[in-house]
Amino acid sequence: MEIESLTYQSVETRAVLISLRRSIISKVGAYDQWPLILVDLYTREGIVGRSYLEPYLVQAAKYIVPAIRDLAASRAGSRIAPLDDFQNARRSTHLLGYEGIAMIAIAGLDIAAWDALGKAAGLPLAALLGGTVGNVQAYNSNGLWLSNVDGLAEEASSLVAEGEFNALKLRLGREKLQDDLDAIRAVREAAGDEIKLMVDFNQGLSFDEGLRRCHALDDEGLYWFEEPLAYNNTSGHAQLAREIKTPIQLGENFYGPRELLKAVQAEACDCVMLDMMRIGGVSGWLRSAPIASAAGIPVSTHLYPEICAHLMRITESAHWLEWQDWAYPVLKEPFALAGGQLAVPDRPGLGIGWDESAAKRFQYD
Ligand code: SMN
Ligand code: MG
Repeated sequence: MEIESLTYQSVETRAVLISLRRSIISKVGAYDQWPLILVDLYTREGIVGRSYLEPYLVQAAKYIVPAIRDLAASRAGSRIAPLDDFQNARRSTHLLGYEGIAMIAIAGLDIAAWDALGKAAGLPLAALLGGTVGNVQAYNSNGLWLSNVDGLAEEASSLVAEGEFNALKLRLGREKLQDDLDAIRAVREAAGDEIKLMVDFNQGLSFDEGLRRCHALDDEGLYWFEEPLAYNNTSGHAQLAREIKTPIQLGENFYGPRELLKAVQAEACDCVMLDMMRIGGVSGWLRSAPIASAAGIPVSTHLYPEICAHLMRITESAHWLEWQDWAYPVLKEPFALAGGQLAVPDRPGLGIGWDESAAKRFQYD
């Protein structure tokens, strides 16, 4: 069944709360449960496009969901053309601001619209965009939070075993430098010296501390230093990028292509990682990733592994997929993971569907 064009009809959203197997303890918050907003976009032609958002805060659904509904209502009856829709939505939100909830709502609908187009064409999103399905190299980001150092070794071993990973992400920025060093050592001892260790400070350091801590850890062979400083401290990150050998990683807080361009122009980082909800969904990715690639900057992903995996297959300077299984409890068919690689399935669209009974059980709004 191939359909030439699709028409927006309506949208259904459900906020669900997932219990995490390992609690998140980070400088941006501590969470035992992880909220998702499931988006079902109904088209007049009968195809349903799906996406999900990860709003971090349970109560954020209260603000994001009405924005998604308003946007969908304003498009009812019009043809689905995600790149045009992205441009028009950006124009319609410039008085409210391009960032925050406006962009998040745009992204939620955009991803579902692309999923619907893939289904209409009978093609996986990666193929619809001119690429192929296949594997994407990933690091395991399910754990190694700012928890007690004593438990990190065992956790690191189990994280490696979850998908034969050769790369893990560790959160740093403990009170004392020695605690960070102990954490690194514990993980290396358990996971082996060959393990690639990405480390994330989650914006936890002041500029002075960041400078000191990054210099002190610069010879530890770490794979990247992620967000040592507040995400919008562009000049501070640029100074770190100049002084520090370890690559500086930024991007999960870039809202849209221009924020990425500004960071690239300021030479604020050596590599970037794009967040589906903040960069503006699939259309936002298509407008942003080429800026980094043309500048020779490697592109990684933030959250949303099932969606990002398709985009990594068509990204010129694709680097690392961040793997988390946090959406798995509501997914009908989880993606296959082996040899540290996530497999993009040969199914139309994104290849995601909901486990309806789980979605019902976890729904809170
Ligand atoms: C992160 C993600 C989700 C919650 C807290 C922290 C982190 C990451 O910044 O990069 O995974
Ligand atoms: Mg991060």
